[in-house]
Formats: sequence, C-alpha cells, structure tokens
Amino acid sequence: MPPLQRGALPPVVGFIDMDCFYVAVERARDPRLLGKPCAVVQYPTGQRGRPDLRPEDDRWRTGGPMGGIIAVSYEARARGVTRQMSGAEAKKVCPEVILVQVPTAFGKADLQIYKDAGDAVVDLLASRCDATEKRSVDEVAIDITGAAEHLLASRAAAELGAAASAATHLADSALSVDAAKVTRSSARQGHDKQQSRDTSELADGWEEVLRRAASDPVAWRLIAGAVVVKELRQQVESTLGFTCSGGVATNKVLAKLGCGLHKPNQQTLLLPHAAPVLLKDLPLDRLPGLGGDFGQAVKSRFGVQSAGELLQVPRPDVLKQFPQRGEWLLALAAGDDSAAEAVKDRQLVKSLSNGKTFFGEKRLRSLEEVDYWLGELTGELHRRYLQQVEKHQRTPSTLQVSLTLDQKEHLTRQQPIQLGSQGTPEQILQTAKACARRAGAVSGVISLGLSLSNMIPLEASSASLSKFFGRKSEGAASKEKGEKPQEKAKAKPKEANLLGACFARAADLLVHRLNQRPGLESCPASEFRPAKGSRSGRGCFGGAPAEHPAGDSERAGPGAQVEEAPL
Ligand code: TTP
Repeated sequence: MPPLQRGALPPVVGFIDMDCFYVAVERARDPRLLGKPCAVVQYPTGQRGRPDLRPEDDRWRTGGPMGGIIAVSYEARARGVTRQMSGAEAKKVCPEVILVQVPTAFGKADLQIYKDAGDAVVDLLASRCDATEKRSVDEVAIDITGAAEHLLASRAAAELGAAASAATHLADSALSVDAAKVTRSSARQGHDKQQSRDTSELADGWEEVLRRAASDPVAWRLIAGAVVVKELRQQVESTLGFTCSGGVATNKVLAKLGCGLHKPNQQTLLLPHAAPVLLKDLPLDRLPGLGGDFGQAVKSRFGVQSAGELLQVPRPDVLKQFPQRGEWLLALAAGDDSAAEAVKDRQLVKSLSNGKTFFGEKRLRSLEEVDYWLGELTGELHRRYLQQVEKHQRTPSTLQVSLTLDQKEHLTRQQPIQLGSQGTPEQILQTAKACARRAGAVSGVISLGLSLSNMIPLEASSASLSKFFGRKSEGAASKEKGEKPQEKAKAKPKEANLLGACFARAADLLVHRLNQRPGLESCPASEFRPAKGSRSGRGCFGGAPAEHPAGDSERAGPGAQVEEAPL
C-alpha cells in the first residue's frame, strides 16, 4: 500500500440514500408490511373538521378515495406500481398492494415520523464520520476520510480489498454503465438494471482495481471508504431496521451519482478513472442541479442529452451562453471535484416553515378562513419550534406569512417575534394574523405559508435584550423594589420613552439584518419578497450554484416538484 499524505489527497466522501424510505419507516412500525407489496399514500387533506390520523391509528386504506402514492416498496415496483399513480390505480395493477396513509395533524400531512427516522440515521452516521450533511429527509452526504484512514492504518490491505470487493459495485462495470444510461425518472422507479444483484458483476473489474490501487493512494483510501460505508449501512440496518444504498467517491456529486446506480441495499464505488466512462452517456438530468429548468435550458441551448455530449461543446461557447455557471457546468459534466463543495457538517435549520395549498373550490375566500388555516399551520410550527428550543436551544426572531392569490400574485409580510423558550401557539397565531391583515388581500388564496426564521441562541435572545437595555425591564425592576410599574413610569417619563425608542431601534436593526440576507430584496419590513433567482423565487433555475437550501422544508406530497439543490 503506498504511503498516505493527508491533505494533498482528495477527501473520501460517501453518500447514503435510504431505500423506499417512507415505506421503510412504516415497516419498522408495522412488521405486517415486511416483504409485502405496499405503498405510502397521501390523502388530500384540507377539509375543516376532518379528524387527525395519528401515527398509531389504523392507517391502511382499503376503500373510498385512496390518495396519491409518494413511496413504493420494491415488491410493489416489481408489480408495476409507480409513484405517479393514485391509490386506486395501484390497486388495479396490483390488487394485493397495501396502501398506508401518511398521518395527519393540524389539517395537513404530518411527516414527523419520517423526519424523526431520518434524523436518527444522521445521528448514527455522525458517530463515525468527519461531517454529515443531510441533503433531504432520506439522503445524507458524509465525509469519511478519517474513518477510511483509520481502517488503512489498522487493517491489512488484503482484508480491506476483500471486504470492499464483496460488497461494492464498481461504477465503470458494464452493469453500472448500463444503469447510468437511464433517465432520472426511470432511475427513480427502480429499474431492472439498478436492482440487479449479480455477484459475478460485483467481481467484474475488482482484480484490476486492486492491482492498480497498489500504487494509487487515492484509490486505496476510496476502497477503505467503501468498507466504511458497508459497515455504516450494516449498522443502520441492525440498529434502526432500515436498509439503504451507498456511494463512495472523492466528492458529493460523484458519490451521489454512484449511490443511485444500484438500489436497493447496494453500494457503488466511483474511482476517479471511472468518472469519464460513467459520465459519457449519462443523461444530463441525472446530475445534481440539472434535473429542472436549468438542465432543460442547457440541453436545448446546445442540443445535447448527455454529460459526454456537453463536454464536446467548445468551452468558449458554454462560457458565453452561461457566463455565471459555465465553469461549474463543465466541471460537473467532467466529474471534476471542483463542481462540488466539501461535505458541510450538520447544519442547523435556518427557518421552520410550513404551508398549504388550496386549489379550485378549496381556495380561501375570507379572512375567517385564512385565520382558521393559520391556526392549523401554527399548531405544527409550534411543535417544531419547541423541538428547536429543546434540542438546539435556539429560538426564532422573525415570523413571516406568505399568500399566493389565484391571480398568481404572491404577497409576503413579516414581523419580529419574541418567543424565547416558552412561546405559545397563541403568540404565533396572533402575530401571523397581524401579518395576514397587513397583506390585505384575502380573497382567492390558493396557498398559505407560515415561517419562523432568524434563529438565535436562547441565551442570546435574553442576554442581548438585557445587554441592549443595560438593565432589567421596567416591570421586573419595579416589582423587585415593590413599586408599582405605573408609578415608576410616572416618575421617569424620559426612560419610558427611551425604552420605546430602544424597541423601535431593535426592530429597525432586525429589519436591516434581514435586508442583508441573500435571497431577499432590500425593501421595507412589510414588503419582503423573494428575490429573483432565490430558491423560493419564481422562474429561477433549479440547481443554479447560487441557490442553497434555506429552510428545513421536506419533500411535499405526490407529484410535488422535488428540485435538488446543487451539491
Ligand atoms: P426518494 O428518495 O425519492 O425515494 P424513496 O426513498 O421512496 O425510494 P428509493 O429507494 O428509490 O430512493 O424519496 C424519499 C421519500 O420522500 C419517499 O419515501 C417519500 C418522500 N417523497 C414525497 O413525499 N414526495 C415525492 O414527490 C418524493 C419524490 C418523495
């Protein structure tokens, strides 16, 4: 094994994608589903007064409207059930399919059991990784450089080679290259080649890889990384009961690409020399960041379909057409490490948000209806706010309400909120209602959103206030001295004014800070709108390098646009 020179070598990056995740979570809760064709459906919610369906309730749907499918077990996929189907359609193609409905709370889908399961996976992975970056409810990028180096130092090369080759597909094997040719949507369905487990295929190419790795420290570290990923996957399964697929490479883009080649419960190693082979015929939409409008624009601008074809376009042409993103695009198509950022360690969410759409007859027509649904959104948001307080000792300082009207007009209003550690749903609701009233238009609301953002540490929220005012609040200080607050106020009218001025200044500062945030155009507090090109803005290119996940929004319901942020 060649000597290791850490620092000069690229990192060892893994990517973990849980298999049919919502189904797996339901199976862990209800073993009757194990091995059976089953799917998770989301039933249209949004009717007032409908009782909640708690996680522990019987959520199997056997008749009546069955909702739309959002997760499909591999057994059901093999029988023709796909995510685009309604529950009724799935029953037609596979009468024995079991449909489990997503729990509901506060009048909408309640994804908490899935989020909790995803968090448990991240916690487990974090115990052995240098960094864990949650990419979605069921995907995690991991930096396993340290763990790989540890294995290289503590286990014999032959042992590592044997363990890696017995569990890992090579990304340039014939089977992998074939699997890479299918489109993104086909890959999502779990196609035949992706699901193949031919062990002779696994062996294909490994002898050569191990021989070459003898003089290639980058390859050796990645091979050790494959063993780390194998062990982590085993640990996730034995501890939490979920299977997952894995990828290993020198960056997040390639690791994710490798991970998607063979599912479920398999893993793939993408060594640097394999990248050009794999990328040559790879449909562009399989690359992170190119699955949406931007990928479409690239394809039609140059008349290309695959990463290999894009690389044939003269470089100056690409840079001319896409001055901002051209370099990144070419690096991405070439599988170059520069196209991906380093794995970012566990980030705390920047905001808590939820929302609900009301299409057609369901659109909201009165302030009373808006208030009702703000109340429902508040209930869920309050629960998540309490989790932030408990888990991370953080509290939000801004509340925002956003409304989309049926003429597609989008209004947002926000204002500061002080919840501290014991904020109540009522506090959130009152502030939300005040924002909604400032928005004015309440007729024909087709979507309503509520978010809490600008998270600050709890101690900072109280410390900054006392520091700001330099003493305790009027009421508290007076109480300690046994004075009536009014008397104190009477005695010190100037101070009362000063206090008011301080509050006004604090609000100004907050607004100023918000205006500095990328993605928000500079405008008065009451008029915040997402800037063009921001993640939440309209008409922005999905996957442009400037866009980064800002909230903790999880995947939405059936058919929801699941646009990836670039890795
Ligand atoms: P995916 O990772 O896309 O799919 P999956 O885990 O169900 O299946 P696979 O084994 O092919 O990776 O999505 C993860 C979960 O996110 C999925 O189980 C359900 C949820 N989801 C939605 O709610 N709506 C959607 O449109 C999609 C794509 C996923």
